Amino acid sequence: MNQFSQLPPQMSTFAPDVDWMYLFLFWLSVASFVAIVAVMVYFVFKYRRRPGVEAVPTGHGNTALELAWTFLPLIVLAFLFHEGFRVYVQESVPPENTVDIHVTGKQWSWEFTHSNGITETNEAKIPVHTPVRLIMSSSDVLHSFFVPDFRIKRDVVPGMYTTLWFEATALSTPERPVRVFCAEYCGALQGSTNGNDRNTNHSTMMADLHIIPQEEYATFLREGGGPPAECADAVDVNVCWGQYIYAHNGCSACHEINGEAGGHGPNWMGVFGEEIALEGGGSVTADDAYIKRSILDPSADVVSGFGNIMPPYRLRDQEIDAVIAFMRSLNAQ
Ligand code: HEC
Ligand SMILES: [Cu+2]
Repeated sequence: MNQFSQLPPQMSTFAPDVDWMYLFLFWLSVASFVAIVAVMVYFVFKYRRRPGVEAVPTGHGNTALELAWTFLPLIVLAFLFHEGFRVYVQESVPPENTVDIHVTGKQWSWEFTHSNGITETNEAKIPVHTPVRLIMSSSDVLHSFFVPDFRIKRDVVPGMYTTLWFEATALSTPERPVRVFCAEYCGALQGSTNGNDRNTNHSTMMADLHIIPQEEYATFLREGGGPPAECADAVDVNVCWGQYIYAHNGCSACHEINGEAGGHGPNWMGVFGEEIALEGGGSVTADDAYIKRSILDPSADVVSGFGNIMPPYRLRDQEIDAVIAFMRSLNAQ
């Protein structure tokens, strides 16, 4: 039925209800359209002008007909309102024992912070068959958290919290994660110089939700996340992990790694260990502490010639070590 109706897969407990209402409205509209047009065509033909036939005014209305076309739509509308309100209330009121995940929207990425303090950017692990509550805020402008597969959407607003809850009904595959979109136009970076526009505007503000078994999520909460699976066989796991972060956390939108000019931020090749000139005079040696500070608090030291446009990233120490290892490996090339 989904393929026929062109709706996305049903991945949450809300999806069947929402789809049912949508399809009911859709087919009711199709049926009404066909019926009205059919009667219209029939009348046009039946009451066409013919020689020798005088036009006769119709009588004074038909009580039965008028009652029918007043009350039938009223009943349908009342029913639809009732159903819509029921699902709306369901979506608005989370159950008691939810797994809570904090979400921060920012130009142009999504950050998910789990109850163990671990933050994931542009992707998040979600336990299946578990009510999950998202506590959402924005660190800059209005965004909107939209998950078509779950049939949920809510604005993400700076300076306040909005919440959203859902229960995923099936595991996702790595090839087909559950996609999050931003449904509130939230700007774009002017004058991209490096032709690399990934994550530099509203339309690329997406995240992948990975729906995993409950036990796997419990293990993650207990033990934390290590390097991604694809780095298991890498020569240097940390370098591989750093490159993964570079590609997946949005760094690649502003930082080049090939030594060529261009980009909204400094090229990473040849940075580690160098003397970096700072905006407003002075300089600093690019050691581990400097890199860490540049990631957690980018406005502390702004590199000369660049604007203060990098948002702070809440990477864990292990992840920052991986980024540093990756930056060092670039120098050796
Ligand atoms: C929106 C663009 C943008 C994004 C996205 C971005 N950065 Fe930056 N980054 C900059 C700019 C601009 C600077 C230079 C100004 C400053 O120091 O704040 C910079 C500076 C840095 C520096 C210091 C580099 C030097 O040459 O001294 C590091 C390290 C860094 N970024 C790491 C990261 C990491 C890691 C990520 C991804 C998790 C990231 N950045 C994402 C724009 C960005
Ligand atoms: Cu947005």
